[in-house]
Amino acid sequence: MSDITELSNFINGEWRPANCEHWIEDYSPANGAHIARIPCSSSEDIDAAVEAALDAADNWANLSIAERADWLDTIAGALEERAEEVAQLESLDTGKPISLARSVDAARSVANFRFFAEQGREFESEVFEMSDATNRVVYKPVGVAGLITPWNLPLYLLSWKVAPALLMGNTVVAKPSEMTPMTASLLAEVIEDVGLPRGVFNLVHGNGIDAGAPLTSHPDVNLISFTGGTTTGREVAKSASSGFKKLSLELGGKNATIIRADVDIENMIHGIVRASFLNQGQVCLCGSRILIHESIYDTFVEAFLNAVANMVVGDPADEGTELGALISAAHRDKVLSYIDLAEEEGGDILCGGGAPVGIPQAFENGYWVSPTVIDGLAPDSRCSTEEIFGPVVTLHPFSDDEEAIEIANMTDYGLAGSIWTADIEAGSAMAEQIDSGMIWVNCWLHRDLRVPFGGVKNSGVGREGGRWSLGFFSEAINICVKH
Ligand code: TXE
Repeated sequence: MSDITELSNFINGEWRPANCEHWIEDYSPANGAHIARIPCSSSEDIDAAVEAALDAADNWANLSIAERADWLDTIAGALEERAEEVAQLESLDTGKPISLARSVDAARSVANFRFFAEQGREFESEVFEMSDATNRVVYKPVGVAGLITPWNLPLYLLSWKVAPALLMGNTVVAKPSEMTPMTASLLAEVIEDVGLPRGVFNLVHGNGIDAGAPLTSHPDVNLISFTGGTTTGREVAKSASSGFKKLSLELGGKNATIIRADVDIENMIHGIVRASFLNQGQVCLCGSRILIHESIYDTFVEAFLNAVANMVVGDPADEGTELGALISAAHRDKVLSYIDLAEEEGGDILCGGGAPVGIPQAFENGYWVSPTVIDGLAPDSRCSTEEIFGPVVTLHPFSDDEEAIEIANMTDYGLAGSIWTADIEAGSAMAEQIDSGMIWVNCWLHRDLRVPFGGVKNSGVGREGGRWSLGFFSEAINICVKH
């Protein structure tokens, strides 16, 4: 028992036990070990956190944006000092490789605070002149921001919301995923250490029903930013809509990776494998459907399977590991059930399909699925159109650009996609035909934090990123003065 970390809520600058007697247990995905427990918080805890956030709101809103930007930089500096701890905790809690946790999760969490601090310093509101009047746009805080985040990129996504929310003068109640609570608590420690005013940032641990839902429906919460599954997003939208809260939903994806006939396979294959399997395929942007021009189908598939076979799957703590474990036993079972379904739907499993062969005994109780490549499925089959969110990709031939676009758009999702081609002009033209919020050409997840991020169709509502985040986390008020 002594190795199990017990986490508390952080409300009004204090670590508080929850108003409930239940705990939620947290397991290490790599070996199934019990590593932590969090309070199963209730609506009373959410009420307390919202009250603290409301009490802190006026003083925080009265600071200038430059002063709040300084706070973000202070948080970034303190978080950076604990970057290795962030990486270790994130790898332990999610099962992801330590190299990924260092280079992506820990680094980006710090970068998010720095980036929004910079955005705050550069921020200029608009002035619109008329012949007889001047319009001046003033950006006011929205109020209390409810931030709900998932388990795949825990601190990366939480900091992506906390930083702009605070910058624009809102106070925050954060509810991280109950499956990955560790680094959210670390962020609260950092925030306590740097002395951010009490109540400006509050953290409530717990599950979606008992803690998430009371946050989304709370009458004093004015804004909800949610990242998670599409089904949950629908519930969040319903709950938030009756109070006319500002709402941003970043939901699932079923993204196409389009390989045109002129692609330079040798040079691009590494990027295409990365797009397929980063974070065990548990990134909403991953390319889980690979559409390949029929003239290079066999050559590409051979190169792809060779590259996948060379991926190092195993101990997440090992520096050389490229693929770790899935988040939970339930999620692994969901992914495996899709592989079974693929066989029922007539697919051929070209590699993978179950736990990796030869996984060391220490990891036998973990939640593992080896990288899986499936051929022969119809592009409109369930496995080819529903989000699996694991290390599973399906392969589909196409005969021309029109057919590739038609297949790419054959899902209810519309988050991202990538096109791989030597013809930049054709690739860029094709990108405009795909119903998705983000398309990369000859790269994937090449992020500029200034650009809009978000999806169309069932992949979400709204945009965050750069000035889109600043707009979402504020209320634009126009003041028109007659000359
Ligand atoms: O996410 P949930 P789950 C997809 C992926 C995955 C599926 C389900 O396909 O298999 O979603 O994953 C909180 N009111 N993505 O079940 O439930 C919950 O506590 C308010 C894509 O793990 O959406 C957690 O903090 N909050 C995705 C957060 O919502 C509620 C990343 C996300 O959990 C709630 C993760 C409720 N009623 C999964 N119910 C992406 N877009 O990257 C749950 N929550």
